[in-house]
Amino acid sequence: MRGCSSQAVMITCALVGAELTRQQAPYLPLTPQEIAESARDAVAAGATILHLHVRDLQGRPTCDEVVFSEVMAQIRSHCHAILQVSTGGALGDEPEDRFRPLKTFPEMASLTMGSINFAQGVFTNPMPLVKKLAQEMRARSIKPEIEIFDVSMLETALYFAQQSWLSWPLHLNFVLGVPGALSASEENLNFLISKVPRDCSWSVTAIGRWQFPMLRFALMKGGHIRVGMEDNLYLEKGVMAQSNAQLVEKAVSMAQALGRPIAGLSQAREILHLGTPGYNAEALHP
Ligand code: KMH
Ligand code: ZN
Repeated sequence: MRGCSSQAVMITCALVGAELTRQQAPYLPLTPQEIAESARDAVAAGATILHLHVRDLQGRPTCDEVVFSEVMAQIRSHCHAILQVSTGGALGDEPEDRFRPLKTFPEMASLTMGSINFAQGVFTNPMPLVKKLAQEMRARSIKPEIEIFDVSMLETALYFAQQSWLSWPLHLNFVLGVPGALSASEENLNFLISKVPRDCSWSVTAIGRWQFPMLRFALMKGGHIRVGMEDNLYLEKGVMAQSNAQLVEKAVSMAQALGRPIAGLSQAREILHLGTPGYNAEALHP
């Protein structure tokens, strides 16, 4: 479903990410309990998908499946949502570590289709690694969210689908505004949308001050949206969000003002074809 401007919108919340510290983001949830409580509040505010990174006891990003499992169990004890683990990890993670979150059998996982400069660092995703991650997701019935930071990544995703390395239909997430990758503009997003195959779903993530203006545009175009402290800390200029839930609430108001109902969990699973043969079902995590 390429997107229609009255379709229910799925809201993803990216709760913590891998880059920010408490010094930069005083309200960032870090411990399993903080992440789970932040998840609960974000879901109560209207999020249906949770994009997950986790941190170790020192607050540093980790791919450790034990920590992921603990966070996911705590989240599930508080609320129901589609859990999407990150295989992007943090810049500089060892390739083999990026498979570790998949051992937790989540419903979804992120999959970035190529390498980019990422602010002052490099986000390294060579083709053989992406292919192996895709195969591992398929073997474990995990639905990938295809992360598109630049135009060539969309072309790579379509090539992967053609080769049957990715199952159809794809769920694409356009990540705009990372310094070094595709900038956040309506023109760029329009171009990307024009390339989305008819059956595929798509969402938008935009970094920093671009978050809400780009999400508004995505909502008008019939797309799904992602908010959260991984991407942006501010509700508006000079006003820092004190929780992920506040960012979700702002997204919900924006969607409702534009006539987009908020997708519930079963609607989101339908849009994403979760629970159909080949994908993990909710029943796995009653
Ligand atoms: N932390 C970034 C380097 C993902 O989660 O898949 C990559 C990232 C993408 O956050
Ligand atoms: Zn991420």
